[in-house]
Amino acid sequence: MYQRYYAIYMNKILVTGACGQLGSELSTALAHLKGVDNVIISDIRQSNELPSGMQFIPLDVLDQEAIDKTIQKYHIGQVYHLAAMLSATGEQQPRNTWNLNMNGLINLLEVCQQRSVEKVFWPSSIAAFGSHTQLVDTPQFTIMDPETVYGISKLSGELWCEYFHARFGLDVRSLRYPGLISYKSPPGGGTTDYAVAIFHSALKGEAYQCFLGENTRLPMMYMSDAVKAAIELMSVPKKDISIHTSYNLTAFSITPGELTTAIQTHIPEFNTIYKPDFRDLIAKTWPQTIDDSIARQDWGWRHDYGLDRMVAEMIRNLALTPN
Ligand code: AKB
Repeated sequence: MYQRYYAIYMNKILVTGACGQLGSELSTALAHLKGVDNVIISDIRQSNELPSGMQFIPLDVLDQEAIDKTIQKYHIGQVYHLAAMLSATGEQQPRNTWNLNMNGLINLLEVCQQRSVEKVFWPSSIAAFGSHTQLVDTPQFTIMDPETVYGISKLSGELWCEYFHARFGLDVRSLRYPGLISYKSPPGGGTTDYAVAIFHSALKGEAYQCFLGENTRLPMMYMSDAVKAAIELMSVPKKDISIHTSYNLTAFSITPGELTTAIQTHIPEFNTIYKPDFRDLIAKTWPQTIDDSIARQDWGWRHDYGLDRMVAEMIRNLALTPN
């Protein structure tokens, strides 16, 4: 009985890292779904391209007291914890990346458990796998030996999520995202960022200098599918969730060469020049294709966008976006 009133009272959603690539679009989608007044967006600092109409609060996830105050003040019942540093930036600042990705997550899990937050969403990544993983059709359960600090933080984070679920019954849900492709907000510091940057060059009429090799294959997903997956996972009845680390998730897998060819069907004069750097070495330790059948069975995951549909959408939307 009291629990029911508590759930009605603690009904707002907090998004951390809301100014990032995933955060900005997920926040907008949540606001459409739950009402703009029910979504509190936060980040370490405010960006110019904030989703409009939502309440923004500056929040450093390394400050546990600030998280606690926020959760109590705004009656937060669900958290989407997205604040993190990505793989390529992580290799430039390993210690900061570990600190933010790991301590930020643990701070948040502890407060959510202590304040009886109903549900938490936290994104893991294909970076949690490593070079001894089966890299083609990567299964849900396999060897995981990540080589980047970002990947190590994702694998460790998955285990912390599972631990909080097993030990305290905290309802934490997670997806191992592939590279995310979007036109609204740029990604920041990832190995898969080429798949967004390439479109910006193509639309400017420039050749793209790619930091991955022509044949380096990685799993990818269009942003609207990534947002859909998070929201669907969070709405599934608890009993249907069988994976408490993080679900494998995918849409399509591509190489820079294949993406170039797909863009050339719209912009024939477009060209890519290959100058692989350290990010190509990172990419080669990540899965090429993923088996996400457990997500498909457990909660009916289906992606809407394949390569051709994604390319057409990216070009159409970027052409309409002022520089
Ligand atoms: C990155 O490239 O670091 C991210 C990821 C795959 O998690 N996009």
